[in-house]
Amino acid sequence: MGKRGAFIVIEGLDKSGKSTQAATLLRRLQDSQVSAKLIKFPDRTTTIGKMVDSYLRSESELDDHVIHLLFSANRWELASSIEESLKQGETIICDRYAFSGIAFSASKIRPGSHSYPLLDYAWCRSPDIGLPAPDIAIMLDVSQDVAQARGGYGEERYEKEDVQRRVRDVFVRIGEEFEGSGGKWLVVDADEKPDEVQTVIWDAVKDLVKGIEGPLEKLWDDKREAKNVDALYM
Ligand code: Z5A
Ligand code: MG
Repeated sequence: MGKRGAFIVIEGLDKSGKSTQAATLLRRLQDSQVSAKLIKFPDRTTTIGKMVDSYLRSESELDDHVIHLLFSANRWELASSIEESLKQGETIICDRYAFSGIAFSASKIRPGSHSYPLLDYAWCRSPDIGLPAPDIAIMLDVSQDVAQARGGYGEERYEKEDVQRRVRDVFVRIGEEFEGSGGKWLVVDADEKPDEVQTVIWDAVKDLVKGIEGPLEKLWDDKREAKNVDALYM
């Protein structure tokens, strides 16, 4: 069997340059004759994605649990096609993924409180368990003042300073856990010029995009837990 494609996730705070870097990486891969495609979450084109889009533009209101599950459902809509493309040897660059899902929802706080979480962290993680796991997650870390000076900041619901600060804290926790479970999590200083950021990203992915021999892992799939459950049924 041939090698499978690499699954590369680009994550980060708002206006950290994710879409810019993802598009540049795609061009570079295509120029190097690597079969690759770019996907993005939320995918605002699907039926679920349209509900998410309307919420983000503050054109509709949804319960916080509901919008969290819709973001996750939006990823599950594409999960099997992601697996299929990777199997066919195509590399996928993914602009935001489940890590954004947890970071934005788990950073919400109860009305009237300064820090008490509205949604439990483990609850936020659970609907994404079992999605295709990335071979690398690249976290673009931008400082507040730099992000605010960039085009388009503040147009959508979560683009506020206090929200972004809490989101960053949750991203740090997610990264530590992802690394702890054997995942690759690379934090990149996204205050730098686009070319400099791209150089760091390229260095991190250039071997992966030659193709991967190993199986595609599942996100937060606890194999020890699975073994214990199997043992119960033996
Ligand atoms: N969300 C969620 O809650 N749950 C989920 O499960 C998911 C998402 C998946 C919309 O996401 C919101 O959904 C988001 C998280 C939440 N919250 N908010 N707010 P989105 O991905 O659709 O958001 P976006 O509109 O694409 O914005 P963005 O992703 O935050 O921006 P970006 O992609 O990181 O940045 P960019 O578009 O590449 O660049 C922004 C500007 O900066 C642009 O003018 C660039 O030319 C400029 N730029 C980029 N890089 C640089 C550098 N290095 N130097 C100078 N200027 C630069
Ligand atoms: Mg973007």
